[in-house]
Amino acid sequence: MTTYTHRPSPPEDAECEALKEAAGAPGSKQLFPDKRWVHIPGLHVQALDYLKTEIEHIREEWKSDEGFSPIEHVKARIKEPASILDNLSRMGLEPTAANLAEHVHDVAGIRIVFAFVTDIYLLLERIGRRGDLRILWIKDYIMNPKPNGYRSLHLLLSVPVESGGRTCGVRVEVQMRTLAMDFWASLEHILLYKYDRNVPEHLAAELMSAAGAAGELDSKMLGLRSEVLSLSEEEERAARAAHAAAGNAEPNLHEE
Ligand code: 0O2
Repeated sequence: MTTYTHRPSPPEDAECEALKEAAGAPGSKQLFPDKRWVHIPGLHVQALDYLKTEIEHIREEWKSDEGFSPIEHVKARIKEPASILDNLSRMGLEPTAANLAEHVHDVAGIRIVFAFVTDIYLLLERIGRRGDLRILWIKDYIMNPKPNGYRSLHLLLSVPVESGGRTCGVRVEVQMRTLAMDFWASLEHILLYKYDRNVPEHLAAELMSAAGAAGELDSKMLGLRSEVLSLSEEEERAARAAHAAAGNAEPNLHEE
């Protein structure tokens, strides 16, 4: 079952207006007249930049607190027009800028990939403690995988962006998953497109079984997490001892 913390708040005017301008020609009702953005939505790009920088800070902080950063990589994107039109059509909605602004929540998206599943929830906790980022909803497909086997934690965040002398909240969908979940989702995404969302039954069964294997891999890897952490502590102690023996000041232990 999907867990919702809040209903999404309606898009603030600034975000809504920016989306309408970026997706349609002035005075025209047509969405994406040339099958692409009229111009890339600037507020969403700013929101992604802000979030990427904040995640980088958290990553650095984590590295200095724990000795290792559990974040493997971060990828940000503005949603492709074709994907937006596909989403609206699947929701049975007219392709209008108003529907885009109201019903498509992942125009700005960021994916954070981790080595270990526990760290996804630790980052969620860190995000929840911040005053600048507001969590609008959480969909936990890790605790409650989708019927096809898809696992990931989805968050909808309201990210502060300066626009016209005031701060407005811009929605960004954050997907957090492990390397194993990411591998599975990438392959499944390719198959979905290849078969126009009607994956043949035998392949769907294979995917379910692969999702189970990815889940088992994540559980096995969790056992190694404590080893990685204790190794970092040991390395740190050894580095301090070596440095002290050499008569030097505090070593910089956290450089890449
Ligand atoms: P792209 O190219 O990433 O833009 P909902 O199911 O509607 O209640 P959800 O799952 O949060 O809520 O929303 P949605 O719109 O279905 O999915 C948002 C994004 O999550 C998708 O974007 C995918 O990136 C990812 N996703 C969700 N479900 C699946 C899945 O079953 N398999 C895979 N591989 N990815 C999924 P888009 O629109 O697909 O494309």
